Amino acid sequence: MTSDERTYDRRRLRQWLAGTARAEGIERRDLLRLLAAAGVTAATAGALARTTPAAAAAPVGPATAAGIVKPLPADRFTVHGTNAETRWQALRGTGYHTPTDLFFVRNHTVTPALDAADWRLRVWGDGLRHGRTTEFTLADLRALPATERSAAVECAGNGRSFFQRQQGETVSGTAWSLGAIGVARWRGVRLAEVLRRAGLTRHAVDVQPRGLDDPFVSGGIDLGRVRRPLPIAKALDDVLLVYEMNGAPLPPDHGHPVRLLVPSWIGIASIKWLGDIEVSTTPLYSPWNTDLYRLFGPGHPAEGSAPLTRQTLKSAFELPWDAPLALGRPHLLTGRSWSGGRGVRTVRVSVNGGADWHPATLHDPPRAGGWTRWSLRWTPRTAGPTALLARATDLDGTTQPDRTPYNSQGYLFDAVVRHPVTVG
Ligand SMILES: Nc1nc2c(c(=O)[nH]1)N[C@H]1C(S)=C(S)[C@@H](COP(=O)(O)O)O[C@H]1N2
Ligand SMILES: [Mo]
Repeated sequence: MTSDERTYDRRRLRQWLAGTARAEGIERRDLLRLLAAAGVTAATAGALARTTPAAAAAPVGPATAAGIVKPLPADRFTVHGTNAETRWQALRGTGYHTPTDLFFVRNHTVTPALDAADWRLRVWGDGLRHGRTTEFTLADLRALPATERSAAVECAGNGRSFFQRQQGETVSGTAWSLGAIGVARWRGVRLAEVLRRAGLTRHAVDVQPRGLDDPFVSGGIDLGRVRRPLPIAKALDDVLLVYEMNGAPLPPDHGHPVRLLVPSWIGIASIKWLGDIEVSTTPLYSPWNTDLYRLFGPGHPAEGSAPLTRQTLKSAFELPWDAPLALGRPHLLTGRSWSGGRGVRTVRVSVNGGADWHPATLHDPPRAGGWTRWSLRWTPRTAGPTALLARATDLDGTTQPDRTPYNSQGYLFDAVVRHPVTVG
């Protein structure tokens, strides 16, 4: 996180407390309570359970998840409540982009059934000329200049289960392994273009996209529809309103007919089933940038860190957990590493629990907002259990650490994961 974002967030918080920023749809008293509770109760996982929409992990999920439309075969997905993560072994040999039918799904509630023919995007707010409201149909958006790009969508909690498994720390939230990421080819229109046509003024500071899925109720509190403000600088930079994924219309589970794509940022920024975007001259708040998606815990202020933006650095092997590997046979270990920074520069792999390290062969150049595939040949000479580890370094010079500092909601895990296999 840059110091600019931190400064901006402090200003936003001060303005909000002074009553000059708005948290639309939330009672001021509720938000204060949420902010206070998040800071004060950060140490007790039980009290934080209210921020945990989905059930804990089951090692093998059923073939369906409540509210997800696409099939979720158990050899390709692990289901966690209303969410489903991709099994890494299913990605082996699939190419750079995650096939749409393998792409993870993270739903706060259920995938809504929306008809593209009567869908409208409403752009509104006092940051627009004369405070006017503009509506766009899907045909309107398709008529604007199109942009295509590859980008990852990755949940801020991807890797969360390793806080428990590797560090013995209890955190709240969906117990993802490493499969809450996918990289797709997205096509759509720049948000900057749409905001310009809606009459953006230079007084706008925040834009807040909001989904059309059901309001999210957590711990008995109705938090309203899923929404999270973006600073105008990011909104005008590389954000897209996308209507195609991997060359086909956006499917229901991934935001049909139109979602936001916020490259390099945590998944929650990429609001699905977009219904409206508020453009505001005062800073905006929602539960998704106040008590959720900040770091809480020792070393963080009571109101949490600044809202999370960029993703961290991670690596994964395209192998099942506890994979059996034949002794004395050559194996091609494959995997991927990715970063919210400028792309992955090197990956080193250990096949003996971290004692020795070997450079992996990289199959993609560093790609900001995407991942790099890699491989390493290995002929195991010793029978028994061992751990495979992969450690990436990105172009910013960041290297995956051995341990991720604790935060109570288990966001941004970036430590090297120990992947158990058995040679026999
Ligand atoms: N409207 C809406 N947008 C949403 C969500 C949601 O539940 N509702 N989940 C967010 C989260 S937390 C993530 S990680 C991504 C997941 O995108 P995917 O389901 O297409 O993989 O969508 C984000 N956008
Ligand atoms: Mo997420």
